[in-house]
Amino acid sequence: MTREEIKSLVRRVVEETEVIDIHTHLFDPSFGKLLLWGIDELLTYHYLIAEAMRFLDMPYDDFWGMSKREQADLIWETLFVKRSPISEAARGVLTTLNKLGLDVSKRDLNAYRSYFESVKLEDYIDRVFELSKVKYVVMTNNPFDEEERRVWLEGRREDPRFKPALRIDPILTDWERTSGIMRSWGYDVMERVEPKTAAEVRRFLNEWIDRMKPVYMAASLPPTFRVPCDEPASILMEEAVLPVAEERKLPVAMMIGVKRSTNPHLRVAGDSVGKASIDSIEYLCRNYPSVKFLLTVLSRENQHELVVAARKFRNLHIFGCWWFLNNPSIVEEITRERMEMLGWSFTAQHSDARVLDQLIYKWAHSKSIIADVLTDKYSDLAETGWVVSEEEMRRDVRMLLGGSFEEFLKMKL
Ligand code: FIX
Ligand code: ZN
Repeated sequence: MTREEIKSLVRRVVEETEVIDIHTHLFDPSFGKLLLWGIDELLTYHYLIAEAMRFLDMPYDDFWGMSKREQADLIWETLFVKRSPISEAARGVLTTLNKLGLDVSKRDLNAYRSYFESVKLEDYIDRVFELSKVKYVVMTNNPFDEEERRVWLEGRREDPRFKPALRIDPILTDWERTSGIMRSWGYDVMERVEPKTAAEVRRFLNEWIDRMKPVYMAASLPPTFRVPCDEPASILMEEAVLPVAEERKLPVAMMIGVKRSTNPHLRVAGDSVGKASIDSIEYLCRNYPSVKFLLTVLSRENQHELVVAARKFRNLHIFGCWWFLNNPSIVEEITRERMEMLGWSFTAQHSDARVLDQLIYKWAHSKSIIADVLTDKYSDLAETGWVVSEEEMRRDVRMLLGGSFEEFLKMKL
């Protein structure tokens, strides 16, 4: 095959391959208002709030005092009308509208609103999964969120396209406050983590694992996260989370490198990035060889080191280009780096979608970069005389888009 032939075959194969989206903030319809969708949600995505704020001279509180629709109007005006929507997140809104069949050239926000008002949610969910070719998404399920907790306690109607993940950030990153909440729920825990407290946290985790049947336990952690040390996060990780993970055979997903509330006025848009300790990840993989770790780090500077760590530990599976890394230039670099050192044993991307419709653009954009990288790699193989069949290409691409993740889950350690 010529390079051009390889390119068009790879594009077609990547586009047609079904995706498993292993980390999102989406909810199935039984969670009611927690499932976000539609144009006003797309426009008020926190990535776009941060970008619009750079051009606005209004006090932060005035922005937060506006209704969602007013905020969406303002962001539309600021990022799409007064300037060209060049950023990745702004372009994403347009890709989404375009793939839904709306005329982006009209720039008619009210027409887009009318479209979303006319669709039925159940039909729309089907449409989004169809357009994005996503087989299922993994949600982020926080038992400390009051609204969500209520749904779990009352019993949720299962939808196989939305799989649960038990999110445990409050335990690891804010033990002072969380211990108080758990005490009020009847767990005998103390602020200082001693054996009884660790046992109670294990009891809590086990109960929620029974209730949610999650795919994994997960936490986003700050760049300062270290194990082993005498901080509650480290002690609770080793004395509560990992023993439960081992016993229940449940992977632990860690997303490391988020500096929460660097600018508190920006609220949900105010988080930043810092470099993580890969030594701590290696410590965990080495000392807990029967626990499976799913890992992504937020800092670009950490990426190479993390890939090397994954070469050393088969209980470590790395995934996704998270948040500030989810930009074409960086996705390309990271995907090449991983492929060159890990072959197919990683998950190229997750969407982190907060709004259902974002599945459409996040996967379209990521798939286009993945196809470019693969075109180069298969062309390099072709130069040696190695011929890859279409069937083999489909097998390979499936690995990158969720197959490798499922194999990792099944692997006996
Ligand atoms: O912690 C996380 O799961 C992050 O992905 C979010 O907190 C973050 O706000 C986000 O949406 C990034 O894409
Ligand atoms: Zn996330």
